[in-house]
Amino acid sequence: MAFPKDFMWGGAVSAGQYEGGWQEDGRGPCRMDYTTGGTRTKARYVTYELADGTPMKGGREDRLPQGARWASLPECYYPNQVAVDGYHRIFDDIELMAQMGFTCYRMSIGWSRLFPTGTERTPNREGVEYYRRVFECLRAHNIEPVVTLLHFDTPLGLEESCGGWENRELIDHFVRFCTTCFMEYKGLVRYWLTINEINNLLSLIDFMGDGSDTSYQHAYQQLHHQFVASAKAVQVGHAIDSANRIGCMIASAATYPHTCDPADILAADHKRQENAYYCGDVQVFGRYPTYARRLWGEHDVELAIADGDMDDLAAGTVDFYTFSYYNSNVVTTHKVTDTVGGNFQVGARNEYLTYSDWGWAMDPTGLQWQLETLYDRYQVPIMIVENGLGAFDEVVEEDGEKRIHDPYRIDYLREHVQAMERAIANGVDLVGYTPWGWIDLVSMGTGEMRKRYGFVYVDMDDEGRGTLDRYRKDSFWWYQRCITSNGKELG
Ligand code: P53
Repeated sequence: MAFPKDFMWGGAVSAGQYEGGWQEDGRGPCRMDYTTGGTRTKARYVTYELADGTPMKGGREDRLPQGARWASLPECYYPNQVAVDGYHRIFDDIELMAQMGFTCYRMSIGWSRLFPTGTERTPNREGVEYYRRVFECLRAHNIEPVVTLLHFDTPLGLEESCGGWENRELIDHFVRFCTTCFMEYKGLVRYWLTINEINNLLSLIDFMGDGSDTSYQHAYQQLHHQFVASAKAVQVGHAIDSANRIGCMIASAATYPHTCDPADILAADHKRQENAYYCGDVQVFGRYPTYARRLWGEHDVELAIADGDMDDLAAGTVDFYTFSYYNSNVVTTHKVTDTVGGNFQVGARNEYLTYSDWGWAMDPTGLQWQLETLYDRYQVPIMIVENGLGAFDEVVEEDGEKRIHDPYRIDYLREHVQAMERAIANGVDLVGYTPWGWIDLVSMGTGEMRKRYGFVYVDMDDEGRGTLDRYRKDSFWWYQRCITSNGKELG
């Protein structure tokens, strides 16, 4: 009863983590192609060569020194270059989606497949036609594409020629890319998300940054350019086809106070403003929120805002709100000894929750809380475009078949679907659900294959060994029942 008749059930991937084919059909490189694999405790890094050919390793977000060039080193493995070969296998993978009963599919368009260095005036036709075939195939299977325009894969050429999102010129390059997509895929794609987890620019400072005022200055300035770029894209998308529905995409780990000390309540609230509301408010309401002044002030940030930017923000508000949800975090002003650590989860341990193998707090009630508070704040349709459990899977041979028994994943998903059901019953306009990594793919955080999310297992390991063959896990059949019963049969 809870799920509306036309509720959109599907799954999600991103181009850079799924496709591979990194040098195929004129595609240009992006940073993750030169990023190595890591683990929960060992960071990924980037590789390059100095002008004299000396091989070098650098931090994931480092800029290259003068004269250096990006390079794959023979002793390193780069999981995103091949990923799970979705570039070649997408049409077979669509058959698997159709078998599960998907009514939508969240994917992203690789910007550098269309604009190899980002600065071209006209797109690479092979890239354009490739995605057209994908969308046509999805439509033929009655699967509605939900398309992210930017999912962590800004063309490397734009870092080299303009220095990346720090530079306002990125706005025009991005809008040209989006305009091409809206024109080319008019009638094929109706649901668009502009920039994946746009708020990561800020929240990852907690995990990867040095917390300096300079890092905040960079993050807020890059974000301003992304807000304007996104808002211009929304305007163009609506002008090209009034049927387009264009959303934002915000990473939404729930943030709780550790105690009822009022100082903790306030600290948790301020964290939530910084990590989630700041971006959602700009993209849904079309203006910077009141507390922006406090956030900028805390780090002496001077935002460069050009004439017309505020008008663009106001004119380019999104039609719906989408978010990723995996876990929750605890914030406190007190000293704690019982902490969690590594792989994007920090702070105090929550004694009421259990943690995944990668240390992420599993918290379905947190999803209900997110849905209810976010909908109350924004009053636009909501879609959960990422959710799921990254876990170790084991393949067993039974009756000559390969099987993957993953009751832990089914339990995680069931509890989150039940949380969605409660939120809908409480009035939330939730319109769709696309669990992350419906097919195993390369982890963004650690670069691992063994951190698996899929309903479908891919035979590939962390050194690039494997057939890339696909196998249905037990969760595949569970999700099929969930979809065909419209969320009623969750057993
Ligand atoms: P993995 C943290 C850092 C970077 C991306 O994460 C993240 C997160 C978690 O919120 O977000 C998304 O692969 C992202 C996906 C990613 C997924 O979370 O580190 O949009 O690209 O794969 C899961 O386990």
